[in-house]
Amino acid sequence: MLAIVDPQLEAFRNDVLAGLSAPIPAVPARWFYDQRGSELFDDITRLPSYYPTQVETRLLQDVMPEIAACIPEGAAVVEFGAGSQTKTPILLEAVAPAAYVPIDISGDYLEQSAAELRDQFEGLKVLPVTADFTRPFHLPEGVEPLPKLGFFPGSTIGNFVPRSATDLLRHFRDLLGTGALLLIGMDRVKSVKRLIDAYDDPEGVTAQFNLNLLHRINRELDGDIPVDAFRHEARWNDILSRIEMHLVATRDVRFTVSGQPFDFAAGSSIHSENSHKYGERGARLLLLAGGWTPLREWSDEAGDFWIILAEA
Ligand code: AVJ
Repeated sequence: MLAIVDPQLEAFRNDVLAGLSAPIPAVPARWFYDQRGSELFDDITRLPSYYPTQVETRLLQDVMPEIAACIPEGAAVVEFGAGSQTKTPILLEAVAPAAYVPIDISGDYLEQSAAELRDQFEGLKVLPVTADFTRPFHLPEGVEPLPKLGFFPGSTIGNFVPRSATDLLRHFRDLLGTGALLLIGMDRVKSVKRLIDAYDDPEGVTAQFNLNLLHRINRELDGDIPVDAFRHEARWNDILSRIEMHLVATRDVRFTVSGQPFDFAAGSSIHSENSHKYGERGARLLLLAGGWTPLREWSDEAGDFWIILAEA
């Protein structure tokens, strides 16, 4: 019998089995986003204490005329991620690009949001690409000769440790080419209290989001993790300038995933996410190291979030 191999599922399995066996157990943050995880993240963006989505959306709206003035006519907007229902239309409305190319690993979600945008923007060429944007892929035919604007909102870059973040930015540069522009959202350093409140909300939604990773492992990788033996924790790592999310064992636990046994002592943790926060110099240096020269920077009045336009 030939088993049907789902490459996504095998990648998830590899990451989980390797991650849980590592000296500092960790699972990459990208695996949060199954159906349930995506719904929970959507709920997070509406929490009063989770400022990034509200602040970035407002900021984009406010400075969009200035941004649009920097974008050449007839450009192709290439979004890394499927696009948000609110932020993407703000950009498309103002820039009126010749083509919009969203890139996302989840084909279903991508096609659905592409259909909505085609309805909303008559005549816009929407050319979705189902791909992992951290890996090499090709732009759709006809996009190559157009001036290009990369769009990477949401401070998703913050999920990557600096070494991977610079690799990713260089990969974007290779894909879009010399002279391309990149519009990127980056979350700024702020008081530890506000940061912790954003990642450990009183409503407990972020806790559910974090714990859903364990449910997903149980569901998809034939695991028997006692989820009630883990609790959500958000920590500020000052020297690395990032919020870390952990799943901390509240008692000694033993479980299996895909037949492989694991032991976690009470108090030990699974590191499930990094969310880096940037100072002024750090934001600029990261872009420069990734091959992008900052041209313009916009921030909200409170100084919570940045939108930076950079050039390859
Ligand atoms: C989608 C990666 C930007 O890091 O703030 C929200 C994910 N994690 N709450 C972030 C997240 C916990 C979010 N990003």
